[in-house]
Formats: sequence, structure tokens, C-alpha cells
Amino acid sequence: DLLPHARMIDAAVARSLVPERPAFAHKGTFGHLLVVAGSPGKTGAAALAGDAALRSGCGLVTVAVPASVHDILEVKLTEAMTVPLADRDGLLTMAAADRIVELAASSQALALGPGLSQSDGLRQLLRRLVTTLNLPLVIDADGLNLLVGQLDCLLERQDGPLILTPHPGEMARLVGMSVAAIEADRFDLARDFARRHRVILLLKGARTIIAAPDGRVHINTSGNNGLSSGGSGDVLTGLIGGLLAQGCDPFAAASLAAWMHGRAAEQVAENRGTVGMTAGELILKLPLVRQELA
Ligand code: NPW
Ligand code: AMP
Ligand code: MG
Repeated sequence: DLLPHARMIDAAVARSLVPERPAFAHKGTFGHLLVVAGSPGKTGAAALAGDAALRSGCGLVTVAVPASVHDILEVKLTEAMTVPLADRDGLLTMAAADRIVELAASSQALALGPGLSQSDGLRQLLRRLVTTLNLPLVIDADGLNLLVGQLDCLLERQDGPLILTPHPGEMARLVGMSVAAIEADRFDLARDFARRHRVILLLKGARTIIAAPDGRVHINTSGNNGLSSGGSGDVLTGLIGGLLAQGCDPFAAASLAAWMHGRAAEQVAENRGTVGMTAGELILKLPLVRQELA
């Protein structure tokens, strides 16, 4: 066996990771996710993450975005709440930090990064949030790009699980290697990164790898190349965040989300094939995927 320490995530394993749904529940039981995402031209990423979280079974979702694009999110999103954050030219500034900390205090998890764009101000903001907030945190997309050159802040984090979800391009930037070199050594790179930086590392692609700080590694078996289209990763981020807010153990949340995301693509493909699959269609399949696991 080439991968002696890996566990393959299939339907049976996914079923064992699903959080319980007590009958005497209310929306507070199922958690409140805060999403910090979006910028001009990339409001879709914020909306996809927020809607995916709601379809994951999360009780409440707040999507906090740069004030310049806030009204757009108000129109795009109905069930999720929205909050405008301090920005300049559509990018968040350090002045947004206090408000995010305040919002995090009434949330069970935070998903950060889809469509945020990049700036020096955002880099500082990210560092402050990673090092001071202690709720479960999933960082994706531009949140990962903002970490480039300041990976040391990961070990400075006081408390609270952290999940990073790079695609091979983002992973290449994080570790300063080529995409080809990442793809050639996916398993070891993911496992070593998770150990060294004390994070859960989800390395995307066909057969997504999920590595824990203690050396455990999961490999996802679901999905198809219909997922290779814009916004699909933003859905995964919202799904992970939604499961975290529901109280799912973080390594389980990342693994279960990867499986459900891939399974949603299989569900779409059963009806209409893989070509022309959109991220929004994946979101609509999530309840069915969850029902299959019940
Ligand atoms: P290539 O193209 O093969 O040379 P970026 P992004 C590589 C937001 N979005 N295997 C790829 O290599 C996101 O949330 C907003 C191998 C290229 O070099 C982000 O914030 C949307 N290589 C932001 O846009 C919908 C792979 O990575 C680079 C790979 C930018 O995100 C779209 C491309 O990645 C988008 O989600 C793989 N599996 N995957 C919206 N509607 O608002 C990627 N690469 O430059 O990080 O750009 O991923 O599109
Ligand atoms: P992103 O690049 O951030 O939009 O994320 C793309 C998502 O789609 C990740 O969850 C990938 O694992 C998944 N994905 C992309 N291409 C494939 C593929 N060929 N097979 C399975 N999953 C894929
Ligand atoms: Mg992405």
C-alpha cells in the first residue's frame, strides 16, 4: 500500500461523521456561521458561501462584506443576514477588524476569504483575526493568498481549530513551489504542512486530501470534473463553515464537506451530466446529499 496511513472517505465513512439533528431544536441549536468574503466583481463568491452554509443545515448565517458591495449582497441573499464592513475602494481595511471580532462573538464559526481580493491592509487584518479569534475558522481563496509570507501567524494562534482549503495553485503560492511540484507530491505535502503549522489542511483536486495536525490523513473519493468551474470552491468553504457552526469536529467537518461536495456533483451529473455544471446547482443538491446520509 502506497498510502499506509490514509483513510478513504466513502459514503459509509461520511455517514459516521454527520452531526446529530435533535428533534427539540431551534435555529440556535444548529449554529450561527459568520462569512467574511467578497469584493467588487467577486460578490458571487460571498453569496455562494453563504447559501451553501444555509443548505448545509446551519441555523443562521451572516455574510459580512465590504460596505461598497453590501447592497448587492442584500439583493442576492434572502435567508442569510448581511453586514457592511469598513472598506476602501471595495477592499476591507483594518477598521473592519473590531466589527468582525464583535460579530464573531455571537457566531460558532467563521469562514473567511472567498472573493476578498488582496491588499496590505487585508494582510494585516487577516493576521489579527488568525492570531486573536479562537472560534473554529476556515480560510480559503484570497484568505490563503493573504497568508503568503506570513505563515508564522498560524503557530501564533492561541486556540481554536483552523482549516485551510487551498487548490494546488494556492498551495503552490503558500509553500513557494510550482503547481507541478505540488501535484507530484500531494499526500506528503499536505500531511507535512498540517503537522508543521498545526492546521487542518484540505488540498483540493480530484481525490482531495484532508490532513490533520496529529498526522491523520483522509482522501475523498466522491466528485467529478463538473466541479472544475468557477465558484465550486466557494461552495465548499460555506459547507465546511456550516458544518463547523453545527458543532461538527473540525477534521470531520472538512472531510464530510469534501465528500458531500463531491456527492452533490454526482447528483447533478445523474440528471444532466458533468458539462456545464454550475456551483449554484451543487448548493441545491446539498439537502438531498445530507438526506442520503441520514
Ligand atoms: P492553471 O490555470 O492551470 O495554470 P487563482 P481563483 C491554479 C474568487 N472567485 N490543479 C491555476 O493553474 C475566489 O474565491 C470568485 C492545478 C492558476 O494558476 C478567489 O477569491 C467567483 N492548478 C478569487 O476569485 C467565482 C490549479 O491556480 C491558479 C488548480 C481567485 O480564485 C470564481 C488559479 O487560481 C472564484 O471562485 C488545480 N485543481 N486549481 C465569483 N463568482 O465571485 C487552480 N489551479 O489565481 O487563485 O484564482 O481560484 O479563480
Ligand atoms: P476552487 O478551485 O477553489 O474553485 O475549488 C474547486 C473544487 O472543485 C475543489 O473542491 C476541488 O477538489 C473540486 N474539483 C475540481 N476539479 C475536480 C475534479 N476533476 N474531480 C473532483 N473534484 C474536483
Ligand atoms: Mg477557490
